[in-house]
Amino acid sequence: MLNMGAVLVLLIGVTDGVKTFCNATQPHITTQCFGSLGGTVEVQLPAQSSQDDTYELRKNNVLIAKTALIITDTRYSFIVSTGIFTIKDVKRSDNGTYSMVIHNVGGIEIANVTWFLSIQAPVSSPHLSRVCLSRGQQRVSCSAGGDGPHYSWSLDGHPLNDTHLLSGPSTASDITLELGLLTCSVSNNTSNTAANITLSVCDVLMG
Ligand SMILES: *[C@@H]1O[C@H](CO)[C@@H](O)[C@H](O)[C@H]1NC(C)=O
Ligand SMILES: *[C@@H]1O[C@H](CO)[C@@H](O)[C@H](O)[C@H]1NC(C)=O
Ligand SMILES: *[C@@H]1O[C@H](CO)[C@@H](O)[C@H](O)[C@H]1NC(C)=O
Ligand SMILES: *[C@@H]1O[C@H](CO)[C@@H](O)[C@H](O)[C@H]1NC(C)=O
Ligand SMILES: *[C@@H]1O[C@H](CO)[C@@H](O)[C@H](O)[C@H]1NC(C)=O
Ligand SMILES: *[C@@H]1O[C@H](CO)[C@@H](O)[C@H](O)[C@H]1NC(C)=O
Ligand SMILES: CC(=O)N[C@H]1CO[C@H](CO)[C@@H](O)[C@@H]1O
Repeated sequence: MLNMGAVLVLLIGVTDGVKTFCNATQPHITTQCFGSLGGTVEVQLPAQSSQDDTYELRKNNVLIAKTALIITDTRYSFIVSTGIFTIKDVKRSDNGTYSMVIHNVGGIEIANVTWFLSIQAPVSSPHLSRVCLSRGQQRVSCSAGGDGPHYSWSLDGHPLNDTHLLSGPSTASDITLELGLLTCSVSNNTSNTAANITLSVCDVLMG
């Protein structure tokens, strides 16, 4: 069973990229986590209950950390006291199935959690363009880079639904309509962005 973890987009920095957070503390399920290419992902794991607990962190069944000792990659960090596992400078190859098993001093397993990390390139600032059609109608196109962009529109601050549109649907990356301040919003599972265009009277000859 794959369960959606809480994905929070915390900030977009110039150097750090997008930071995402995932809560993978629930046992018996595989939590779905998202990382943003070039960004940072923080995964909440069960926190320490005793100084003597031992932790084994695996990626695709390969041991990557034992308690606070990181074995394979300097981009990883794990803080035992808070249970926060961090991957910096996220790469596409960071995708995969991770697991964390905790044993107490008696060798008894006290926690065992699993999460799947998917990586998405963040959406880039959208480019809006328009083409004038006949009868004052205009076709507006919105395009943004990034993985799996999801488009939505609003006109004069109100979400556009299909009833406003001369061609649609309102989730398409290009739509046909008349006047107003049009906003195109683009999102995927790690980021979101938007751009505006003011639709003034459009004449086929003006373009
Ligand atoms: C993670 O989820 C658990 C259980 O669903 C909850 O108790 C805990 O407060 C959450 N932690 C964070 C940091 O969101
Ligand atoms: C990770 O992503 C690559 C494509 O970027 C894909 O080929 C590979 O199967 C994925 N690995 C896992 C474990 O999902
Ligand atoms: C963790 O739990 C999974 C099933 O949820 C099991 O397949 C796996 O063997 C367990 N890992 C360890 C080290 O006990
Ligand atoms: C579309 O928006 C109009 C006005 O904003 C509203 O009256 C109508 O119910 C909406 N239609 C749908 C399908 O949401
Ligand atoms: C993004 O999340 C949705 C669920 O919110 C999921 O259906 C979709 O497959 C995810 N996209 C990618 C590229 O993982
Ligand atoms: C678009 O216009 C609205 C209303 O004027 C404004 O609140 C918003 O910040 C603008 N967004 C962008 C990306 O320029
Ligand atoms: C948070 C968010 O807006 N996620 C969207 C990312 O893009 C996919 C489509 O590729 C949408 O399904 C998600 O809702």
